[in-house]
Amino acid sequence: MIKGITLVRPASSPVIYDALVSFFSALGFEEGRSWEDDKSRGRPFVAPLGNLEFVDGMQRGETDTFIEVTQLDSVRQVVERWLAAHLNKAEAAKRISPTAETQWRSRVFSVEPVAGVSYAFWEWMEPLHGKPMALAGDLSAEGMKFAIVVARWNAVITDRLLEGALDCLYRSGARKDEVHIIRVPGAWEIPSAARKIAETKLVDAVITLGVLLRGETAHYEAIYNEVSRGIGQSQQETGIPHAFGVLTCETLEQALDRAGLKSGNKGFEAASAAIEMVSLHRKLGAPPAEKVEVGQ
Ligand code: DLZ
Repeated sequence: MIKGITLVRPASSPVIYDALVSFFSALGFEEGRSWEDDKSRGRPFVAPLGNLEFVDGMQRGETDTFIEVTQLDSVRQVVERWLAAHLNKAEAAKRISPTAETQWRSRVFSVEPVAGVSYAFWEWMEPLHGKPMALAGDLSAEGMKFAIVVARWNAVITDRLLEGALDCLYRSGARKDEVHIIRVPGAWEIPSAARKIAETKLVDAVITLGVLLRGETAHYEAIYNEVSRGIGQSQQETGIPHAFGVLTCETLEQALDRAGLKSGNKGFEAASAAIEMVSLHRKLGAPPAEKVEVGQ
């Protein structure tokens, strides 16, 4: 059974290796397992889909690496920022081509992060190839402001949820100074803090993180109902998306599993939902958060 294809790209020097690793890391590729031995080292970058394609009729010198993306303009911004940080202005401008339409109903631009090594980034102009288009939020957090309201109760778990949420936000392009963490004693206090911050309209979304353990919480159902109702109500009445990352578990072990040990990290998932909802609100025409900094 064929499982995958690895296209090995030898770097012609350690400096070029480091530049390419930095470039692909900046683009948000999932990093595979790096390796190193006495003579060489490698850093895989993994994409959800890949194929080996033979083409007849390509021009010599054309790039042989085509990276399909879903938000070409956002990718271009990331690429331009990376070039600006690593090259002078004139050189950076020379290394990136204009975005152009192709005859195969796509848009493409190419870039040389290091001289002579070029990559093409492209997206379908009709991603669904004629099927009805659904409106959906994107997963880029650039230019978005977030508040994370996190309960200290069961901190061993909520700290992991917080780590997961931050990991998602930063990897999706959020700036550290635009993510504000608000700690509250327990899940009970989450709705009130979430509402207070949402009412200021200084953030684009609120991410709520907590853990309620059935076995150890008297009146568990009542508390849970009130917490979820309060978060939902705050979302509806303020118009600011609230991601629900309050775990309800039977045991501590189950909660640990959901906080990154076995079945994903619900903090990461909540942050991802928040990003998507902010993007969707923007597409639907909701007013952006005011451009005022939230106090630390
Ligand atoms: C009191 C309490 C209990 C028993 N269990 C939990 C829990 O499992 N998870 C949680 O986040 N908080 C718990 N709390 C604390 C309440 O949420 C609240 O902070 C206190 O009752 C003070 O208002």
